[in-house]
Amino acid sequence: MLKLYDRELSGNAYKARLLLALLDVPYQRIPVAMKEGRNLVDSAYAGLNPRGQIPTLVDGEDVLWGSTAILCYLALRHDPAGSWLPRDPLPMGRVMQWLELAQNEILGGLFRARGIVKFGLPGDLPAAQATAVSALEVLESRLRGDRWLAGPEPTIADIACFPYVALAWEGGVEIASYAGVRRWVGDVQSLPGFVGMPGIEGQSVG
Ligand SMILES: N[C@@H](CCC(=O)N[C@@H](CS)C(=O)NCC(=O)O)C(=O)O
Repeated sequence: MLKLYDRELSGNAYKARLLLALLDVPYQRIPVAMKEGRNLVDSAYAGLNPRGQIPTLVDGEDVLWGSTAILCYLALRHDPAGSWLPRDPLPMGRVMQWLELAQNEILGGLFRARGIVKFGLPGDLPAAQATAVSALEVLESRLRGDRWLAGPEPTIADIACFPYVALAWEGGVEIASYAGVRRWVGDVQSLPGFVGMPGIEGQSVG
């Protein structure tokens, strides 16, 4: 069975949990404890993930770290229809550009602001919140006219961008003025099989 090293409050690990739930793939959760903002990493875990971060996915002998890699792997492995990660060049490229936003402005802005406000991590809150707003504006430019980020159907682009947008309030960032983003958050929460996490409504994975 797949093993996911994660933590309940991690939005990056939640991306993996959410896609696993939507694909109805069974897996085992292995919680990684945190102390003073960093994971408690022993040599066994460092051997799995040289960055010492979560999430990490173990599939038999194979190990993958980082939410982007895990989302791509799960979609290719467990969604033969290819709707969560289209195989054609242009639709796939359109997914990838939103994965880039997720790892740049969303992590540098929404993720960082939440880390400072909710977990007391060091950082420049106004700078993080300004980056968060720039991420929301890019998302709104797409979502005010289109239902999903990368095409006519939901893809891993939506999963990668969703958690830290839905948790924006925990970093002191408002999404109220972004009508397209607010509608999209609700649409993701309405997907069959959706699960939430603390701070995001929906049944949490226990
Ligand atoms: N780019 C990575 C970021 C992973 C990340 O920042 N993980 C956080 C939890 S959400 C973490 O492990 N923080 C504790 C640490 O770095 O020790 C991803 O998307 O998976």
